[in-house]
Amino acid sequence: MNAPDNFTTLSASRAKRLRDMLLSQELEFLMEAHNGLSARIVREAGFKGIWGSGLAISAQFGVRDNNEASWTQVVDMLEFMADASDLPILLDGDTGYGNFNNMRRLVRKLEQRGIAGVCIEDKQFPKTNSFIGGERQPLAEIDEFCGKIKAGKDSQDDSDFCVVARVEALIAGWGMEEALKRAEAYRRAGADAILIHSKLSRPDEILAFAHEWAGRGSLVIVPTKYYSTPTDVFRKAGISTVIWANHLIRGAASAMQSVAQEIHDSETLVHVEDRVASVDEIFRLQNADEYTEAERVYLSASQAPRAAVVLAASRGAGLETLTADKPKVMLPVAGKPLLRWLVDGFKKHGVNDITVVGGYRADAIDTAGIKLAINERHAQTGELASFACAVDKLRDDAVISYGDLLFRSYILRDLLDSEADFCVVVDSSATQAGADGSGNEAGAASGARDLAFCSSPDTRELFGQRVLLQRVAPAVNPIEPARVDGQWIGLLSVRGKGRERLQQKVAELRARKDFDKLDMPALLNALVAAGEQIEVLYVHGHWRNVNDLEDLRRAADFAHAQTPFADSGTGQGND
Ligand code: SPV
Ligand code: MG
Repeated sequence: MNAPDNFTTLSASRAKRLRDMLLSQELEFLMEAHNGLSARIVREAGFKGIWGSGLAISAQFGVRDNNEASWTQVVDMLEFMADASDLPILLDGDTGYGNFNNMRRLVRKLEQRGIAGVCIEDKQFPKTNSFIGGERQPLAEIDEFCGKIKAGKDSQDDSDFCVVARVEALIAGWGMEEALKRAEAYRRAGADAILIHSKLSRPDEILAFAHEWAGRGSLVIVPTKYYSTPTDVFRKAGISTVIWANHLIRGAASAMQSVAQEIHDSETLVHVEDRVASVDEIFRLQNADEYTEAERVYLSASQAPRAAVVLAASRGAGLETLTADKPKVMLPVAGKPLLRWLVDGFKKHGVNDITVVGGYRADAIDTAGIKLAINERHAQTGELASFACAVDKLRDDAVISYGDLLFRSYILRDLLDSEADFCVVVDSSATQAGADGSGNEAGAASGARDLAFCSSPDTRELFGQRVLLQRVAPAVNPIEPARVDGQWIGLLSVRGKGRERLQQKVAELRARKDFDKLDMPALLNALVAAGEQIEVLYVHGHWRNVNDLEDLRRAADFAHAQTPFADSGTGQGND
């Protein structure tokens, strides 16, 4: 079972990893994130740590970087970020949101939420972003700020939690000497690193500061304004950590502006679709697959979401007279198309995600409540190629069905209840060549297809006995007719990991030269040959398929018998 965030848990705590970064001899980088999604993106890009930027977090809330968002709102957002990414997060904690006492509570709350450290700046609450009239902003008293650093350090539970002290003297125009004096005081007060900030477009004052500082402790910089400086310059100056402080919120803003404008102006999505992340990519970033996996573990089989794939590409070989303008599945049976009977049957059991694979006259398929996939090459290909058009999209447990089936409701219910990775419905009343258990007598016109050979016959006595499918054959071998255990009626369920292995098997078969000719039994046989256990659910009649006009007439009788107030006495033993 995956952890909810699907990441390997790194052995060192986040606080320890942040501390290691600050102390490392290598130049390290923290990347800005402002919500769960961006935190995940930072992690996937390969960064080792996150800067919880005050500017970016307030901007994504749509408010100013003036402590307009409350500190608890910031901490709530950090919790989403920590859940979405296992990276250490250094919070840009502004001024500590108040005095020493607010700082103490902040540190405790940050530790409780798995945040690795906090950076506080020596300004006064409420602050303004350093790039907005920085020189007009009052600085904190050195002693008061040192008390705040001490209060933070004394409040941390985990000795690795980091407090970074940010010196704003250069921003406020108080000069290099003041900056150095403050940095030294903050270091002595217990700060784990000093962030020295500058708003110049060249790195000169940062480099001068680093030179004078002479490695007394770790130095952190934010080169937003002096961005054109080659990173090696920072390396050579002995900087510990560079913060790329706001580039994801800015990247997101320009992408959103451009997409919104384009859609507004063009009144269509067609120009943006290929330029934006796919919906599937968003699902991936949300770790949607883990949810599906968890459903399989925690929901009962009957609650788990199910999809269905209905194979409906054929015209119907014995039904040409009726199918000039529609595929077989759209032939009316007792007042509604065959396909509707199936779809209604699925929906009745909560199977709502139904993909119908059409081919011949797919345009005539009633798409209400279903998704339509199209096998464009239906004229040259078989069932498996049609199934292949839908199989890759399956994300849930699924039932695969021939499109020309009618069955009593309990058959689907029992199939959905099966916990097996693979389960097929086999009609054990069809055991002779020429019989098809849909109630046709032996030797009836439609003939048998999909004869099933199983690990044991249906004794109808050993309730709960596990029977496995061994093979499905198109016709009985006259030499061993007695071995037929029934007929696969065209219903298969796949669950959990079975779905992935089914998708993989279809992909393998796709590479075969004769892929176009393969039918669904070929897939079942290939799964068995690969060692898969396909459980058998035996039934005794109670279903119909439609291959010719006679089947169609019988199907109508069968369907009538399934509707309320119908006369069920159709005289057909197995129905
Ligand atoms: C932030 O990212 O909010 C910072 C860095 O404080 S800066 O905006 O450069 O001041
Ligand atoms: Mg900030």
